[in-house]
Amino acid sequence: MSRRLIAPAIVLVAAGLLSACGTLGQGGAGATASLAPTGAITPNPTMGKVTFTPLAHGVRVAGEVRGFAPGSEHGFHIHEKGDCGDNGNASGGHFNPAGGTHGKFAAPGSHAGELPSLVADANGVAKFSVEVHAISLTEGAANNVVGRAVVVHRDRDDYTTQPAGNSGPRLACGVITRG
Ligand SMILES: [Cu+2]
Ligand SMILES: [Zn+2]
Repeated sequence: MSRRLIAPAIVLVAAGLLSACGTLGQGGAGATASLAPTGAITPNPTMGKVTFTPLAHGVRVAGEVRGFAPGSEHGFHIHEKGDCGDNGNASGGHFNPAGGTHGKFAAPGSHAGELPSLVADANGVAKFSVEVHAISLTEGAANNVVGRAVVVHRDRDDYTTQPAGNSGPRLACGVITRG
């Protein structure tokens, strides 16, 4: 192989390494939350798994929650405290580092912790994958959600009632942990 061919190959490898480092620099590894049923209702088959993957701007939040009545809709949020005690009530209010009010996911001025409501399919399973721009996984950042909690509610979120959309008791809860 001549020098003319080797040089471009080295440039391509270097570019690949730089882009890999750039991705890591945007927040490092992802995070997960395993949602376990609370004692808010009995029986309570609600459970699920959520993954958080850092993006250039924001975080991809994806996963599934099962155990719902077919076709039902449920408020779904990131809550402030990473404590699922007291049937999820120990997780406090919606994650709100910017001082917003309760509203719809991605609406201007709403809580950073709003997520799109869960809607169960015919088997009672809700699957989701959404880009959330108001949060991060960045250590030390005000909008870092690691160490906070994901909460699933019994009722639908009206996106209007303060401070939590009148979405009722907390059916499932999980703390967001790195890795
Ligand atoms: Cu909530
Ligand atoms: Zn809210």
